[in-house]
Amino acid sequence: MIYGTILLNAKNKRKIASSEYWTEPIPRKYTNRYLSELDSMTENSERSKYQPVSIDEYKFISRDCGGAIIIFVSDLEEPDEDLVNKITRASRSIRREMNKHSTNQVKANYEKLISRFVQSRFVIAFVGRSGVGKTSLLHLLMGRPSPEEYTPTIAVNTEVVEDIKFANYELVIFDFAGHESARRLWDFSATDMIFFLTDSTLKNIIASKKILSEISEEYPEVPIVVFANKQDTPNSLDPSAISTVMGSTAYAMVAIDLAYRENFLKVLVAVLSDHFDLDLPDHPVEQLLCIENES
Ligand SMILES: Nc1nc2c(ncn2[C@@H]2O[C@H](COP(=O)(O)OP(=O)(O)OP(=O)(O)O)[C@@H](O)[C@H]2O)c(=O)[nH]1
Ligand SMILES: [Mg+2]
Repeated sequence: MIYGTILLNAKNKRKIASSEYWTEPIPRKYTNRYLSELDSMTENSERSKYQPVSIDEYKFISRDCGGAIIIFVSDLEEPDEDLVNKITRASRSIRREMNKHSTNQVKANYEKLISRFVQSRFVIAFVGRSGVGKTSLLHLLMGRPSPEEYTPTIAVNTEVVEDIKFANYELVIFDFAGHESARRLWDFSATDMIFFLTDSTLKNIIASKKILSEISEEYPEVPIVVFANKQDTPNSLDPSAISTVMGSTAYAMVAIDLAYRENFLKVLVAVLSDHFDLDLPDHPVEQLLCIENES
């Protein structure tokens, strides 16, 4: 993931603007170390200065853009190719802006300007048997009350969760139809993570377990998070028993109850942080998910 970007004056190396996508600021001492490394690379060959450089747990890459230097700082996992693509496009745009406008204008619009080059999408698929509560969970995530009537999803319902961003990722939800006849449409090759739902009845859990095994066999590289939904219904099994049967931690959920939203968002942050190997900072979940414009 990308932690942040910095725009510096090329001559005096003073900061013009910056953008941050994670709660921990990038230590200036690392940026300084990168800048001196950049100087020595430039002396060796003009070409090598375009290579990413790892310093401690950060990866730095930069481009010149009309009197300024733009730097992207990511974790070590971020693929070089993606970084190169993003910074190349960003530097072209910043160069154009620097030619057209004053530095102060660029500074004022920087965050907005840069965000479209930094942002990536993170696709989460909601999967499980029909009627277990996938579409209801999508409503819960969006902070909307669930419809009273059950309308089975047809094929797949794709939603970009615009108001919720995790670091530089925009969340995209694929809410699949669970009906048996629709399962041939279950394709998780473009999915970053699966949220697998079951309701909390023994019958459903056993049937779900089989489906879960098939998915993990077919997509071993896609992480799966299990939710035990409908915990409010009579005779529902408790999550620890469900976890034992499913062979994976099952998070308790009541998708039709907005009071569970905070809990769901916490699980979301925890699994994403774990996925990106981030230490979970002690900040409110609204801040970690950059939730804005909530009514
Ligand atoms: N009591 C209770 N009912 C729920 C819960 N979650 C969902 N439901 C109800 O279960 C029914 C099915 O919910 P959906 O969210 O549409 O189920 P789905 O998994 O999307 O189903 P398909 O689209 O057919 O695959 C609806 O009537 C919901 O109101 C819950 O946590 N508790
Ligand atoms: Mg549905």
